[in-house]
Formats: sequence, C-alpha cells, structure tokens
Amino acid sequence: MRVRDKTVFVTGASRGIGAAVAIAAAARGARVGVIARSGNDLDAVLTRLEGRGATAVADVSDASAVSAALQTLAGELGPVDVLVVNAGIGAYGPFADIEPEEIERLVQVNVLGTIHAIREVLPGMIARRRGHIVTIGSIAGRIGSPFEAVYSATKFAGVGLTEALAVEVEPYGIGVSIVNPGPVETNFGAARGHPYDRERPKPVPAEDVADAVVDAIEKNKREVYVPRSFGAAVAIRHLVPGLLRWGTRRSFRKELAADKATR
Ligand code: NJP
Repeated sequence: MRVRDKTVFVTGASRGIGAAVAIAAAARGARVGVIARSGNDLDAVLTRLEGRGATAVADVSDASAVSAALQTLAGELGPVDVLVVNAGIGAYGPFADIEPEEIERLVQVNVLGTIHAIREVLPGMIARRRGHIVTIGSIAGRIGSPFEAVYSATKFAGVGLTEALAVEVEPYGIGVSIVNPGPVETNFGAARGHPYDRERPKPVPAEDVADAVVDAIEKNKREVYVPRSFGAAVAIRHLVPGLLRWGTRRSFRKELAADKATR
C-alpha cells in the first residue's frame, strides 16, 4: 500500500520515532493523525505535516481514551488506512530492584496500549478490506536485553501479537509489520531515567526508523530491523543460543560486575 493519499495514524508521535514517522508519511503525501499525551508537542509536529494532519491527546494505557482519540482523528481525516503503534516507554536497572508500579506501567503502556489501539481500528479495516498495522518493537523484543528484563518482555509480547495477527487478517487484505530498532537518537533513554551510554551499537537517527516504517508499509514487510544487521544476531539467537548468551554476558560484563559489587 502506497502511503500517498492514505490516512496514517501514529501513536507516541509528539517526539522521537513517532514524530519522524508522521513527518515522513506526510512528506510522501499521507494525511497524518498524531496521538500522544503532550498536546503542545503534538501541535509542533502538526506544523510539519504539510497541512494534512490532525492531533488527538490520549494516554494509550487508557483504552477508552485511545478509542476516543482514534475516532476523533478518523472524523477529521477519514477512516484509518495505516496505524503505526509506536508509543512506548523503557525502564533500566536490575530486575531485582524494579518496583511493582513500574512493571505495571510498562505492561499498560507497551503491551495493553498497543493492543487497545489495534483492537479499535481493526474491525473497520476488516469491513473496508484494507489496511496496514505497524508496531514498533525493539531488538530487545527478539534478544533479551540484560537490565531491561521487563521492557524486553513487553517487546517480546509484540512479536507474538503481530505474528499471530498477520495470519488472521491477511485474508481481509490487511498487512501487519513489526519494525525492531536498536538504539535510536531520541529522548527514550532520558525518559526512562537512564540515557543510552554504551559505545556499541551506535544509535541511529529516528529518520532511519521512519524510512523503514514507510518501506515496511509500502512493501508489506512482515519484520524489519534497523539497522538490518540485527537480523543476523536474531538468527544466531535461534540457531546457536549458547553463543548468543556468551556474547551478551561478555558485552554486559561491566554492568554485571557493578551490580554484583552492590549485593
Ligand atoms: O521514545 P521517546 P522513542 N500514552 O521517549 C509517547 C521503541 N524503541 O521515540 O505522551 C501516549 O522519544 C511520548 O509522548 P508523550 C520504544 O520502545 C526505541 O525512541 O507526549 N503516548 C512520545 O511521543 C517505543 O515503542 C528505542 O510523552 C505515550 C513517545 O511515546 C518507540 O520506539 C530503541 C505514552 C516516546 O518518545 C518510540 O520511542 C528500541 C502514553 N502513555 C525501541 N508514553 C530507542 N529510542 O533507542 C509515551 O529498540 N508516549
């Protein structure tokens, strides 16, 4: 499905990857609806949508708020052709120290927020016999990421969700993609209270992820990694899991030692 002249709704589009996706889709001729909690930031993104956009404020963990926001956007721009479910939060630190409230918030935003948004748009897409859904996953949703265990779990959930859904909705002409980035130059690290501080892998610009999202929609790609080299690491995980565990232990040896020194 080409995005030109289509309606594309993006959650978590007040900044970062979501804003970049919205801007990229608008630049290719889409009408773009953007959702997030920060109305002022959404208004700033709206000015970059080539005059073909609309905003709606919602917390994606609130099913009725997401439903109302998606309906508002459909009222302004027309029925949704493409939903990009991007809103997400991280959490960094040893699993032994994470508080129940933070666990629940991660699941509410990353898992339930994704499911609520898709559930809201899917019946209409099925009735219209067209549509495309993209979720923004993570390499941490394919390879368990130490010190991000709960975040990883929420992103692994997205893999199962999209894998199952893709087969269910294909008969209705609906595509499903998951785009799995590695580190990206956004506020994600700051928002979780732990900026990305590893030398490798190097963060990529949010625009690279946005281009991958548009490409996944237009070429109906099931799963995409940004950068693509992460795909090879995932293949190793499945083919030689022991090697992957060894490599991950080695890569996190400083963090593992620092954690052990505190207990
Ligand atoms: O993060 P950030 P990214 N309800 O913090 C919104 C994944 N990812 O763009 O509500 C509604 O700059 C928030 O808006 P606001 C990651 O897991 C990233 O990097 O106004 N919206 C903002 O627009 C996530 O799924 C990296 O605060 C909510 C946006 O989400 C996606 O990429 C690596 C919300 C977050 O912008 C976008 O993250 C990776 C809520 N409850 C996967 N909570 C990376 N950056 O390194 C947040 O593998 N938002």
